[in-house]
Amino acid sequence: MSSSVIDLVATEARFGAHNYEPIGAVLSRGEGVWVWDIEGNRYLDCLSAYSAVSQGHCHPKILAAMVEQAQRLTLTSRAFHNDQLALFYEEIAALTGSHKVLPMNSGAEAVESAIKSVRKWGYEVKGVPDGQAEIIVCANNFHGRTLGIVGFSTDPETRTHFGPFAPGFKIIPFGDAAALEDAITPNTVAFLVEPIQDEAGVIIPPAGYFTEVRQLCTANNVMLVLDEIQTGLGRTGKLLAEQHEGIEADVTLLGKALSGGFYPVSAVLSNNEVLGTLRPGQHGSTFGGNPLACAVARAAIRVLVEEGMIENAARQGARFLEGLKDIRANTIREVRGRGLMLAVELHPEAGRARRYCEALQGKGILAKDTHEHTIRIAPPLVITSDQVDWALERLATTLTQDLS
Ligand code: IF1
Repeated sequence: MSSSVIDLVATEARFGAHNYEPIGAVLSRGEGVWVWDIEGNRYLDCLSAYSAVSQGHCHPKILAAMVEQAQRLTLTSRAFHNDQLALFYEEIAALTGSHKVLPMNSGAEAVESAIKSVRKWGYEVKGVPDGQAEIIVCANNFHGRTLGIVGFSTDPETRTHFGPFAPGFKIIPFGDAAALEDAITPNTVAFLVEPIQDEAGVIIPPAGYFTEVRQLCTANNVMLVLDEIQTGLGRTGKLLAEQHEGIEADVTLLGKALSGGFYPVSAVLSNNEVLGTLRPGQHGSTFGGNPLACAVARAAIRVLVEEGMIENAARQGARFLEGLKDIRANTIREVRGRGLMLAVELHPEAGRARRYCEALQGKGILAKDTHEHTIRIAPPLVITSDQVDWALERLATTLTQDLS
């Protein structure tokens, strides 16, 4: 490594909290599916900043929208109207078929805002006794890192020594509709779940699961809250992952690619009066719904749709999944995926997935491991067939090595 890489990494280690263990490259430039490190090495980005850069790095049209707005007006607070918020509401509601929108910043803020909103709906509309609202979540969930959210995480790494935690959450197995039915009580206000559990290793539920979930939530007046912060906006080959199941959530959470990686933008979308329960002064955020965020998000969803990225994700995702399944390697236990949300799970005896990610970096691919033995693969949705094939060649040579 060059001295400037060593210096930068050492300075990060010296001043920064060590809450991450990044893989080697020090990146300095990105364009489309490619990123370059400060030594000029080029990599195909197979993480897309955890699906926040779905539109490709530094998309020129999103950049132009950001620069134009940033030169005019960036932040007013919601104490005053601005000329971008209503347009963002209209466009995201039309795209997703939603009636109400609550604009926030990070994904975790959208999740927390949804929890507050469904509890308030439970008390003021459903008639749940005050303070007794229950929300059902799944084991191996990932919904963010705030105290409220890690309180219902089942991952010791995410929650140990951060307590005490808020009550009111029940945990059931993912993919088990009978467990959901058993967990519902008259005080249940919502079922909060990811359509596909990405951090858990791209866990796809059994066919028909969400059809049963939808029926159970409807029958018991329980709000179905789908966390589409990773799976949404084309990642799985459809605008929203719920569309694979032919269902519609009551509340949908978006983030990450909602800004194409330019700015923290998230949103809570509701198809019913859940968001209607919020009155002035009962919820808010300094940056939520600011004109710069709205201008960026409007451009991000526009290019996603107009440049056919969602359809491309379906096409290239199928190609990628088939190519991964064709790799004959004793290291591979299972290959999973939907659209461009893919994962290669290794046999435990193959060694840690991080070793293979480090080897992939040496071949020009940046990928991230999750839970020891799984390599997640999530390139920007603009990837071409040639680039998929280029990546598959390198994945095949790497995965047929024994790095245990
Ligand atoms: C990290 C992974 C982790 C999310 C879903 C809400 C949020 C996320 C489904 C919160 C965020 C990020 C957080 C980041 C790494 C990444 C992640 F799942 F994508 F792989 F951690 F598990 N719902 N996921 O995936 O959104 O507040 O971050 O904007 O914390 O290391 P956020």
